[in-house]
Amino acid sequence: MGGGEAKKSGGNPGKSGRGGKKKEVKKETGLGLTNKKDENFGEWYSEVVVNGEMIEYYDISGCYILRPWAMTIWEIMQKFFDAEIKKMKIKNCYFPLFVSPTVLQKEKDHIEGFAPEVAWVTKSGESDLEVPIAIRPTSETVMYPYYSKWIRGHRDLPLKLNQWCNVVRWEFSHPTPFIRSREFLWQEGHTAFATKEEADTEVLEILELYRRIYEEFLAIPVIKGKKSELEKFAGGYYTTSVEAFIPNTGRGIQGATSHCLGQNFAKMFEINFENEKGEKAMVWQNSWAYSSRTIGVMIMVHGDDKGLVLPPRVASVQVIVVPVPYKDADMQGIFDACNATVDTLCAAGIRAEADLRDNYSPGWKYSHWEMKGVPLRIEIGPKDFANNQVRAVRRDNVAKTDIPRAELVEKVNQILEDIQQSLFDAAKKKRDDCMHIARTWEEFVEALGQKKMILAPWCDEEEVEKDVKARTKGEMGAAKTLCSPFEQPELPEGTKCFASGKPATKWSYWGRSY
Ligand code: 87F
Repeated sequence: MGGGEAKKSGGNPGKSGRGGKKKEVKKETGLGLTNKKDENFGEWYSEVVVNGEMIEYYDISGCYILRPWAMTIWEIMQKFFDAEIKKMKIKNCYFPLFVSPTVLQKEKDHIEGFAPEVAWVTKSGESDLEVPIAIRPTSETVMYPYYSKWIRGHRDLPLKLNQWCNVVRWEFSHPTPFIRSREFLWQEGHTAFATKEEADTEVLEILELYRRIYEEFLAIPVIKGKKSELEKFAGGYYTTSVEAFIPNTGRGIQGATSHCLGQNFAKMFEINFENEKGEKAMVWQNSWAYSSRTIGVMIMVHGDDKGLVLPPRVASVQVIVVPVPYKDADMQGIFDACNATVDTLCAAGIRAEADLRDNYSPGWKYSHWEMKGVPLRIEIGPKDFANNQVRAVRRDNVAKTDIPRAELVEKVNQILEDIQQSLFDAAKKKRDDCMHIARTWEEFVEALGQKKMILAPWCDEEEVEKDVKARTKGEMGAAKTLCSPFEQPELPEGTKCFASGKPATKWSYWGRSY
């Protein structure tokens, strides 16, 4: 949907609770969301990102406001990734947002296909700029002229830089918050080595970090693999990726990419060095990126009909503490217990907050924090207070546990870890249920119709992939290769390609994709 059709979140997260405000919540149906994930996925997603306070729509189509609830998730992943790449001796830097047309053109072979997506600044005030200036869609052309300048001898290598920044790609297909937006956040790593071996090794080290972001932080299973010639980054030598899957839409989604650029850019930008033997040589380069799309994948995979479901490791609030007042209860005592609970949890490194607002009922607060996906809710009512315990309620499965105050930290840590694991297990089971092995064209078409992600033996010929695209073109979009997994099942001698009947050389994942 366009930014012009900004969504109103409505002020009301849902059902009323005991002893709270009565009237104003009545007009809601009892659920905070009007769309269901399994019935109307697209509308459900838009509603979840807005009502969960991740996104506010903006008046420019394809641009979105990232609210603190989303930005914190970005920062948690950033903290992890940034520390890991620093261990690899990769350094951060920052190059300008603007690209001069001459430099952008230098790369014209691979830029050609991307050209329509490049946004240009043509004016300052009322006057036309002498030369229009492009806004970076990615920074190869911005950075590599300086790599050429900075790299002289083998002692200047490896050169390993990363930048955290925004990029702009003026997409024309349907924009979706996080998943496909005209401006997005990412990190882009650009490295140069003396040898291919060093470059090859780094490609996989970075890919493993991307796997960890998805699997260990976002609780989303991904497949590591290599892109086909048709789907790889055209300017590169080979492209590896982590691929996720959205069961509701039956679409694969590229989670992050790690490219070996070979010496293609070194040729174009004359990035040469004198090697140990005193000969002139060209560098081997890599580039790699993950973006704010990661957050969209997380929302799509884990969210439910009550709203967001945040994995504990990325949730900005892991535990929300809600007092449950009853008439004649010792409210001050309960409030104090709430604050003490938050203090104890925070002191143990758990991200906890209390919602002590007196103008909302407990029921309203439950729905509100459910909508925002907080992994664990702690309720403290008169009975809990009297028994020196708290009641914990999980967001993912509504399971309730009474926890003695003395065991608070230990139990809460256990539950959060269990939620993290359960979310991953549930997501993996759901994804695995959508996987199908197809050995013939008929099996392939049938599985595609059932919104599956298909593993098929393939001859690895570009023409055949183009042919599959053409033959599956339709309203829902064509099928293409997602990746050829590094973990290859056995491919017995004589296995035929599902599409061409020629000898298969590898197993490859296929499907519709984002
Ligand atoms: C859009 C407009 C202009 C993608 C574009 O994946 C250029 C491009 O080069 C473009 N969209 N790409 C490919 C980006 C490749 C590469 N860049 C560094 C990465 C990782 C980070």
